[in-house]
Amino acid sequence: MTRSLRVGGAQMGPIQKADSREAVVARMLALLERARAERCDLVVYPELALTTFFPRWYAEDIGEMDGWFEREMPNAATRPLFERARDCGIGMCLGYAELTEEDRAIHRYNTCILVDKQGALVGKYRKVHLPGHAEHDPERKWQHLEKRYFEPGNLGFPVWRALGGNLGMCICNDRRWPETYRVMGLQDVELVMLGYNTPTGNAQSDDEAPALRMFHNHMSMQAGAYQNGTWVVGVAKCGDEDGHELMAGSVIVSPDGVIVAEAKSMDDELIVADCDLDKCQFNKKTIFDFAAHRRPEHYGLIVERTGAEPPEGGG
Ligand code: CDT
Repeated sequence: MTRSLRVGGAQMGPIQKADSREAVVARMLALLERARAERCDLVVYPELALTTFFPRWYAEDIGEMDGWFEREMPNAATRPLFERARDCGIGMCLGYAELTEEDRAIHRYNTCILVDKQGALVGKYRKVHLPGHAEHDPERKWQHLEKRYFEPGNLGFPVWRALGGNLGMCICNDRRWPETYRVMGLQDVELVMLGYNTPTGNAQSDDEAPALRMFHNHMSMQAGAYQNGTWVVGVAKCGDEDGHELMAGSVIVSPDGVIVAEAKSMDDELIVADCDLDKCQFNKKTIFDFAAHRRPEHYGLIVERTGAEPPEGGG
């Protein structure tokens, strides 16, 4: 018997600054109903699915941005989504900005959670690779202040045994880093879920065309899937948010690195694929049989060094 998960990637169109959580949750519920009609086992929503991509806005006082954060999950606004997903027997992965008090200090993270078909929390991931900058940068065409509003995640890249498979999560910029997938690959991950908010243009260069940026988006996920023998589900929040355009291009990628489902619009849209988790085995047991072929004695620099340093010597 094959182990197959029918997965829905719930791409979301733009969320404006003025949109309420309730209005956004109504859209997420509509996507959930499409997933129910498609008999999905699991729905993946984007990064920061409940709000506009607020790190594009600068605030001198970080606390002024706390209205974009959730203090508990589920909460009053999101409970209808959690209850409906549980009633439909559909698991969920969704991203949000998390504000938490730990060790008597306030912490803010870019977070996503995995909920099982019974509505129980399986696990939480906090974004590790925070892109952008911490101070206002007048050189950029627009700001990307994730380093100002979030701390780097402190939970690593766990993989959970849930919904009949080995499931992991990461968030947006994490998808560009091979380390992200490999740490999960070493835990035998079979499905990586991720959401993204990626500007269509580059704030620091006019030379990076939207098509090239879309190529980088897909290439990163396809390489991560192939090199680790895992499914990857990448889901965008996209379209024009208060004059700032985010790319679409949500995909479901097979363990061969092949895109098997792809969004066509820049709006709310469900993409669906049957993800046969046993399909991961061929790569994992042959070309990427880690136990047989990896040579960690030569990989020390990856954990010892952060930035690149050229070799010593002249010439
Ligand atoms: N949300 C997010 O991580 N976006 C980044 C764009 C960074 S541009 C400074 C991404 O990697 O898609």
